[in-house]
Amino acid sequence: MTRIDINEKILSKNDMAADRLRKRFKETGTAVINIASAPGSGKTTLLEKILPQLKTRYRLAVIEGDLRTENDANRLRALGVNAVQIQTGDACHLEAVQIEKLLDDLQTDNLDLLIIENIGNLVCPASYDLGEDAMFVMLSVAEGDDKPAKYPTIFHNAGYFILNKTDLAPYTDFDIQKCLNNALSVNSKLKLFTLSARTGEGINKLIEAIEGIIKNKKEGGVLK
Ligand SMILES: Nc1nc2c(ncn2[C@@H]2O[C@H](COP(=O)(O)OP(=O)(O)O)[C@@H](O)[C@H]2O)c(=O)[nH]1
Ligand SMILES: [Mg+2]
Repeated sequence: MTRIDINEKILSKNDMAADRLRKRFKETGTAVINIASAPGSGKTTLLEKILPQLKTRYRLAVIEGDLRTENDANRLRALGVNAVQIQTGDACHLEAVQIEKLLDDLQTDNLDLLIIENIGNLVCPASYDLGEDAMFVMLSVAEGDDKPAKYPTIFHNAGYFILNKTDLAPYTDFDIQKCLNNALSVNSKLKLFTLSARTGEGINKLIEAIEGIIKNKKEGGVLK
């Protein structure tokens, strides 16, 4: 058996679990967002900024993925957000079966929104469907404006591109327009958000988009 055969088998097992998740989330009208970025781009900081507002209007929970520690789940719990941590040991992505195991604890059947913060990297999360309605890929302006061209798979698979830490742009040589163009040349359908999770600049547009995803799910529409 070749190595590619093995990888295909692993992926199809994940795809089957992702299909079960999608069916269940469709029945319950739960919108699911999967967020991926390199470590430190600001995924948890963004959640800390937007969830206090969203949780006043929607029933929501977060699944946090990291190799080790409960740090990110604890950061969100400190804000009164229902959050659970998955520690993968050394695995570089979350898998659909790991999400399935948490559905009852999180009572996802009663949720409007489930957010999954994936393991920090731009490679593995691209290949593991978690039954999400929307995949968000994030970069920060400290990471280089050529990353969409270097990591095209995740930009191709995502529906939303968040460029974070715009407050730091004056101190870097990052060319925001070049980066956005790079991303669009990989995936012309990407919805673009430039924001600062630190200052809050630009976050309202993202909150509106998330509310649109929730509304769409309630109405039975298909995103991605
Ligand atoms: N200046 C600035 N720092 C940020 C911003 N967003 C996150 N950070 C910082 O970046 C670091 C990593 O953030 P974190 O949310 O833990 O990243 P994650 O690994 O993607 O979840 C922390 O020190 C944050 O305070 C931002 O918009 N501007
Ligand atoms: Mg984090």
